Amino acid sequence: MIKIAIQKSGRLTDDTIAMLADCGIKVKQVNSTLRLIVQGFNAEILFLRDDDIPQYVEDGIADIGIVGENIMLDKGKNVNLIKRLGYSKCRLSIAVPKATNYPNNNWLQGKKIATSYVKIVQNFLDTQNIKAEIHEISGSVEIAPSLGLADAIVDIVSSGSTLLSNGLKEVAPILNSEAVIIGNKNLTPENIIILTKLLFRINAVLTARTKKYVLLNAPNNNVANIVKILPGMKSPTVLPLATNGWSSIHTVIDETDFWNIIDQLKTLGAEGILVVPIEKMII
Ligand code: PRT
Ligand code: ZN
Repeated sequence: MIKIAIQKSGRLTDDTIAMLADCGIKVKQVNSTLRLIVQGFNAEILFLRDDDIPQYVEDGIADIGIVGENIMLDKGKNVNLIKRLGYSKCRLSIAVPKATNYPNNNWLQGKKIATSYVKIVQNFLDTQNIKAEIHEISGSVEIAPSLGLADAIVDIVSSGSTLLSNGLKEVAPILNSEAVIIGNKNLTPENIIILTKLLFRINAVLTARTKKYVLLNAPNNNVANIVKILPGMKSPTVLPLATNGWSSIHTVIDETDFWNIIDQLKTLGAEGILVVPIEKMII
């Protein structure tokens, strides 16, 4: 049985549980649940604080875990990065008071920086040959400059509204982060097989999320031109309609590609265009 550590309650929890559900792994979390045996898949879920997950995975208490890449890097534990999952995207950035003139990162020389991510910030300063003082703060980092505790902060930024409402501006991103699967370095052969199954399902789910199934009707004389501009997975399916002189074209494309070609499709006489979500995609 593979033990999977996920965040008990926080920004990663809902998306992680939703992704596992799409993979056929139903995780019914009630408030006090700390561990749960999954029905129908050979796994046990451990609910933990995200900060503790890398240590549990290194120690093999959990075989794999789902955390933000920022946490994985900051904890610096001896674990494998197995897969990037594409959700909980954010960046770790340097921010300073709005009125500060910040020409480049050298401005940080000799300054005080407040952060919860000491290891990442120290690595960053080392690579840039900057000597600065790091103040470790576990929460509400963004108020440190106004309290006179620091000249700059390094914190997670998503929309940027927290910085704005605290009179700060983002001056340099130092890391892009997303949810990742980390794994113990000595998985048993049995757990490697279970992990491979899980990754197969996750790939099917994640691939499907960026793709759409598109169906449209087109006059036969324009089918060849429409097929030419549809960036399909393979050749699109073309089927005759009951109405003479018309065909139905089916294909799978990236949602962004679809928006880029919609006007051309209409110019070529495409009608009755349907864009349908895909649940799983195995390629
Ligand atoms: O209780 P536990 O220790 O498990 O959770 P936590 O409170 O330490 O972490 P949590 O749940 O806040 O975040 C978990 C992970 O989500 C982080 O490690 C990141 O990988 C990811 N993530 C994605 C974020 C954000 N977006 C985010 N916006 N983590 C934190 N924030 C915070 C940030 O710290 C700042 O206070 O949101 C604020 C900035 O957001 P904007 O939108 O105002 O820029
Ligand atoms: Zn945490």
